[in-house]
Amino acid sequence: MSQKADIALIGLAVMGQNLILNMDSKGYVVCAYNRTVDKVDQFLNNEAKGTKVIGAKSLEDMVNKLKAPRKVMLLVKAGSAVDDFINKLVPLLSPGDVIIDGGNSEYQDTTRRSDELKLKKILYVGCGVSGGEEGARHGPSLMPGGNPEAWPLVKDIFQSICAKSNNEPCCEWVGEGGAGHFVKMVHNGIEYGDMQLICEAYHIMKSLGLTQDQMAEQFGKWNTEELDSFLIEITRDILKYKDDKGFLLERIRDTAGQKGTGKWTAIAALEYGIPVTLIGEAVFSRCLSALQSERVLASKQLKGPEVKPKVDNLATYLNHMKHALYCAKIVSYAQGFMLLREAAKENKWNLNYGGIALMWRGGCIIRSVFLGNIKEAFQRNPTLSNLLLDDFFKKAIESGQQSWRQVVSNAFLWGIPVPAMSTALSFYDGYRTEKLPANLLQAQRDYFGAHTYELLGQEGKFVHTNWTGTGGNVSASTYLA
Ligand code: 2AM
Repeated sequence: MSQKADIALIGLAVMGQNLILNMDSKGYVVCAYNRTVDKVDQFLNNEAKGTKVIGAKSLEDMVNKLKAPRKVMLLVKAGSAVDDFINKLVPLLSPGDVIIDGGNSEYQDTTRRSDELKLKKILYVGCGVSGGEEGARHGPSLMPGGNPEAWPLVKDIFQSICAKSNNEPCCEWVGEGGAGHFVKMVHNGIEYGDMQLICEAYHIMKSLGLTQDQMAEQFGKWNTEELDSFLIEITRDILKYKDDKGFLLERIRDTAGQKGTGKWTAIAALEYGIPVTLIGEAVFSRCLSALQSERVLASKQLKGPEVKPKVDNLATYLNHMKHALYCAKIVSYAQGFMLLREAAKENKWNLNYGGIALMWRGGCIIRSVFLGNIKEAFQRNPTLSNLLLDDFFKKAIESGQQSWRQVVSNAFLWGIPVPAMSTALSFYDGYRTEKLPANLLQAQRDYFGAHTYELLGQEGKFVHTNWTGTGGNVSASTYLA
């Protein structure tokens, strides 16, 4: 009898192919399948030549080539393609078999699929996969969630193919239903935020007249300190890159696209009522960048400050900028973890926050030394309510905040947009403010809409006032509670 495969993988685009080759290199026999079946042979005769990978000509053929309990991983376009494959697979599978979706699916879809398949006794896993092509091939960050009964069946494969950080796998069980895809979505949102912060630093540096070589040198230096991360490293390389026409970066159009996961994070933040302001600004910044022709027109008509960006001591200022980036980044991650906490509460996920930081520590786009610090913060205190309250991060902001304030206020005075750096600072100041002006807001709402308000020391009692009164009389308050 011919050899049976340990796992099947459907979807032979770049991510799928690289994950198959990764699994193969770890000793697993993988059966490859694709909607356009020709691609199976193409793959076997090219990228997978000389490996143990086997191919399938149909879903039936694929299912027959699998060891029980069968494991089928989908790496197809998120949306209806996933549902289509699930519907075709279910009649071919047996109770206890596992379907894994490794695409960028919306977490509510994953929750729905997991619930539906549970009724059919198929174990469903929605797994966030991050790290791009390179990660998929040599070690991605994997964030699996769904039916917990599936975890012991896929754990060995996942933890052997994933990235490692200090020998620890960047893959742990996240939680039920769509928890894995939710965590992946927040990861992508945080990625948007990190990228936007770096772009703002680049914008300020450029406005100060630094050359690309000087900027590259600066990012290179930061990459050896607390900002040490993949995104800082690639920024250094991008700034250095030259072709025969000169620096390539200068010739790239200043409009950014997006696939949607940052937007989903911002939408989730609004839905859960958590102020994830930095990711929101990062998404809006991409939207503003996309309005390029409008901006070009406006740039000819709308005046900003006359003053030219200038600093007395460049080295000192670049150090201020490092602190500004670092402090804003702390706020961004604190906001991301606030969103995770709220979603966990609502969805009854038992999230392991230190474990999530570890999953993001290696393999994925936001990998950084910083995530090791976050992991340690949750290790020190697993019930930590907010990252900003951890001693390590408290101290980092204490020592960096004057620099951060300096950079944000300079940017405002110079007319350089810093939406992410500045919203983080506003959040920080709001979060640490005992008494916000929302008392006035309550009064305004009551004035125009009789929405009632609560009095200090009498929480839960709602009061309405006739603020204008009639005939000059001051109205009495009415207790509605
Ligand atoms: P294809 O090669 O047949 O186009 C990334 O696009 C992967 O998702 C590819 O393997 C692609 O298959 C698959 N895919 C995209 N849309 C699909 C659909 N509606 N049904 C099945 N597979 C799909």
